[in-house]
Amino acid sequence: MKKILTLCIIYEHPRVLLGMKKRGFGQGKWNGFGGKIKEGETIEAAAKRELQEEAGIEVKTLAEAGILDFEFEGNPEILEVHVFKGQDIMGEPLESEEMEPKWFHIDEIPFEDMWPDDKHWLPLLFGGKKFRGRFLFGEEDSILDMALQEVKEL
Ligand code: 8WW
Repeated sequence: MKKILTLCIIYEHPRVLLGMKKRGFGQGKWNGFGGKIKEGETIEAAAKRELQEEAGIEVKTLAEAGILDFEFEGNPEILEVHVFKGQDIMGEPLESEEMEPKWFHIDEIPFEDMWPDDKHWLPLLFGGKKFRGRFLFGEEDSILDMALQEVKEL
């Protein structure tokens, strides 16, 4: 069982836009903006829609940076997360019911309050690399197993 999701990191060197997830899955963690794909929607269109809904912004530049499979021990569902890097935003990030947006300096990313996989792949995204990965999580979102590689094409 696979579920496709989007995740968009806005990176305008040297600043990175993250949002504090206020409710639901991943509540209390800083993350990019994203969510589910709707019927008839492309993955990229879904990524743009979620940026608008969760942060009130549009992007001029959006590129797929990676694909990550997340599995949780004891749960047969695999989350296939399509990670995008966005830049040249239009509008001011606004708080939504889902997210409280905040800019971070690239050297001050709050990895301790993020999903533990992010410290592994975010540097690849910042470096303009493309990547594929798989992470298996156990109790309290600990990483039990992982594989991550840089790829030429997704
Ligand atoms: N950065 N899960 C994707 C999502 C999931 C469910 C609903 C959006 C993770 C990051 N994000 C997520 S979930 C984001 C909407 C992660 C496990 N590691 N790292």
